[in-house]
Order: sequence, then structure tokens, then C-alpha cells
Amino acid sequence: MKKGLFITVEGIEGAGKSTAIQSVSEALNKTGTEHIITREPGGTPLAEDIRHLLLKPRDEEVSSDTELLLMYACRSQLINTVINPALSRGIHVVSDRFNDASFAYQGGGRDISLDFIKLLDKWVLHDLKPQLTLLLDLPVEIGLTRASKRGNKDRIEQETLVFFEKVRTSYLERAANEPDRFVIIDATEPPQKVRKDILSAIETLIKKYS
Ligand code: Z5A
Repeated sequence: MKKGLFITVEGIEGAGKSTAIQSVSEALNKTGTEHIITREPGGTPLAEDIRHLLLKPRDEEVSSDTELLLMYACRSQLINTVINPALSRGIHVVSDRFNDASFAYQGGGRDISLDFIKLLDKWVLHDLKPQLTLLLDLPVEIGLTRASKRGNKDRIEQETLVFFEKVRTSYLERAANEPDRFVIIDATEPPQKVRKDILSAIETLIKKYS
């Protein structure tokens, strides 16, 4: 049986991932192949519990390594119990964030060695790799302004502008290094244009793998 396609959606805070995922789902519905939508950190009962631990604001300082390891603990559970089983059954999987977020947030934002993240990545992902990563890109100030309308900030959302600038730069560097996998979407465009760009990226992907 043909394996399902793995699509991930990435971007800084307030980039519009939730809206983008609806467009991805709309495009996949037209293909007649089943798909599931998941998210990171989270996506399984255990991983959602770890998500809560990760994002809860707390007085205790959370070490960068602890944060990274918990992200990969979630990822391992999601891959083994949700993503790989679905892909093997020919079901497409769409994930709201995946491993690029660890390279961007913990690598770029927290300055953890990329070699160390790569090691962990190889151990947890083995050969799993998205066929397409949509990177919703926009200036940090715009993203944070959009996100601020939501009210209470979680632990990572409370980070500084400089932190999110480093995250954005890391995402763009990864995209530049893997142009075949990444499609950069200009997330400053109005929602209808963003939707159109996403539909077009999914159409191209489906053609490539059909
Ligand atoms: N994290 C990490 O550090 N390491 C990892 O390995 C992983 C994650 C996997 C939780 O992720 C946190 O985990 C996240 C990264 C970290 N921390 N931060 N920051 P999350 O994805 O669950 O949380 P999030 O980044 O806070 O998601 P978000 O802010 O909800 O992003 P969004 O989904 O991109 O935002 P949105 O809700 O779709 O859109 C925001 C607003 O903009 C909303 O009012 C929309 O109506 C509006 N919007 C959307 N599109 C447009 C356009 N085109 N124009 C104008 N307005 C728009």
C-alpha cells in the first residue's frame, strides 16, 4: 500500500497556523484520501499532558535541555502511536508544528547546539521526514500583535521579541537549506491570498506524489 503524505505547518507566534491548517484540510479533502490533523507538542493523551507541563507558566526556571527533551518525549509518543501508524495505512497526516520547531525554538531561540538536536532528532524520528513543510512567515512584531489579542500568555509566549526574532531567523535558515521540502508562505497577506497559496502548494505536492 502507498504510504500517506506527511505535511507540517510551522511559523512563529500568531502566524496563522490554525487558519492555514483548515486550508490544507480543504485541499486534501478534494484528493479523496483520508487525512488526520494533529499537533505538537501534543496529539496523544500522554503528549497533551506533557504539553500542559511545558507551557504552564511557573516560578521555577525551566532549563533549555529539559524543554527540548520534553518536546522530543512528546514527539516520540506522537510518531509511534499516531503518525507512523496512519502513514503506513495510506492516510495523510497534517501536523501543526513538528521537529523544525525544536530547531527554531530550542536551537535558535534557546541557543542549544544544533548538533545535539540533530542527534536526538535522528534517534526519535529515524527516517521520518515531512514531504512538505509550509512555513508561514511574517515579521515578529506583526505575529505578536495578532497573538496578543488572545489574552493570557503561556510560558513560551512570554518570551522576548529578541527570542522570537532568533526563532524566525532559524526557520528561514532551515527553509533556505531545504528548498525542496519547504514552501514559504507570506503570512502578512490577507487570509484569502494565504489560503490560495496554501491550496496551490498542496496541489503541487499531490501532483508530485501521484
Ligand atoms: N514549541 C517549541 O518550543 N518547540 C517545539 O519543538 C514545538 C513547539 C513543537 C506551542 O505551540 C508552543 O510550543 C509554541 C512553540 C513551542 N510557543 N510559542 N510561542 P502552538 O503552535 O500550540 O502555539 P502558538 O505558536 O502559540 O500557536 P498560535 O499563536 O496559536 O499560532 P497560530 O496558530 O499561527 O495563530 P492563529 O491562531 O492561527 O492566528 C493568530 C491570529 O491571527 C488569529 O486571530 C487569526 O484570526 C489572525 N490571522 C490569521 N491569519 C491572518 C492573516 N492572513 N491576516 C490577518 N490576521 C490573521
